[in-house]
Amino acid sequence: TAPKIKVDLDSTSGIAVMKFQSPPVNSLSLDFLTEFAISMEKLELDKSCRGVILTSAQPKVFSAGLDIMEMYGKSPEHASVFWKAVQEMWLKLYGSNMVTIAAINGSSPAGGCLMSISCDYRIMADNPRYSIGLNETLLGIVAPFWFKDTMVNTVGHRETEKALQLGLLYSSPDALKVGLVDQLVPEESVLSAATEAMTKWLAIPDHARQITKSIMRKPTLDKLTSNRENDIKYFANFITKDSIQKSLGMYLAMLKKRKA
Ligand code: CO8
Repeated sequence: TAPKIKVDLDSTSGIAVMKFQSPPVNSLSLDFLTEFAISMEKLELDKSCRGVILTSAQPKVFSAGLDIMEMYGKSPEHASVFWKAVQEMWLKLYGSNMVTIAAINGSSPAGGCLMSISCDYRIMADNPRYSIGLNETLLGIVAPFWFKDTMVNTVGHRETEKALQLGLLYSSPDALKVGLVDQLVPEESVLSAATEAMTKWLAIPDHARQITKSIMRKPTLDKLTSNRENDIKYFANFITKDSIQKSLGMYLAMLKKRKA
C-alpha cells in the first residue's frame, strides 16, 4: 500500500517536512498512526534532523482526526490496539526533542487538533471555512484527560472548559484570538511561513531548548506514561458500549447526509 505520510528531510537546514497524504481526509487510522510513529522515531534518531513541519497534501483538510471506522463496530481487542497507537502518536509528538511546527492548511478537528496542539508552534491558513478544535462531545464521546491537558497547556483552563464541553470548532480567526494557533497566513504561504518560523526556533541552542521543553511538558507526559494500561482499558470499555456506538453511528450518518 502507498505510504500515508511523505517525509522529506533537508539535511542542510535540518528541517524535515512530514506531508500527510491519506485521502480523502487524512483520518488517523491504525496504519496512519503506525507510520507516523515510525517516521517520528527515525527523524528523532537522525542527527541531521532538528525540526519537523507537519502539513497536509490533501485539499481543505489537515486531518479529520481519529478514523471513526477504527472505533465503530470493532472488538475491544481492536480498540485496545488502536488506542495504544493513538497514545504512541501523542507521546512521540508531544515529547519530541525536535522543534515541531504544525502547518495547518485545512480543517483540523479532534485528533487533528490534538496533533496540532502537540507541536511547539502552529501556523494556520487564513480561511474562515477551516476549523480546529476538540469537538469530541459532538460525537457523544469524551476527550481523554491527556487531550484535555494538552489543550489546557495551550489555551488555558477557562477556554478549555468551554471548548471541550461545547465541542467548539473554532474558525481560523477565532482560533488565533484564543491562542489555539499562533499565526494566520494566506493559504499558499502556510509552508513557507512554517519554514521561516522554524529557522527562528532552530537559532536557539538545541540542548537549552530541549531541556526547557521537557521542563514544560514532562509532568503532562508522565501522567499518561504512568497510566497507559488503565487508559487503554478505559477506552476499550467506553468505546464498545452500546450507547456510545449508537452515538458514533448517528454522527457517521450525519456526516454522510451533510454530504448528500
Ligand atoms: N473518520 C473516518 N472517516 C471520516 C472522518 C473520520 N474522522 N472524517 C471524514 N470521514 C469520511 C466521510 O465520512 C466521507 O466518507 P464518504 O466519502 O464515504 O462519504 C469522507 O471521509 C470525506 O468526508 P467529507 O465529505 O465530510 O469531507 P469534507 O471535505 O466536506 O469535510 C471534514 C472534511 C471537515 C474533516 C469533515 O469530514 C468532518 O468534519 N469529519 C469529521 C471529523 C471529526 O469529527 N472527527 C472526530 C474523530 S474523533 C477523534 O479524533 C478523537 C476521539 C477521542 C476518543 C475518546 C473516547 C474515549
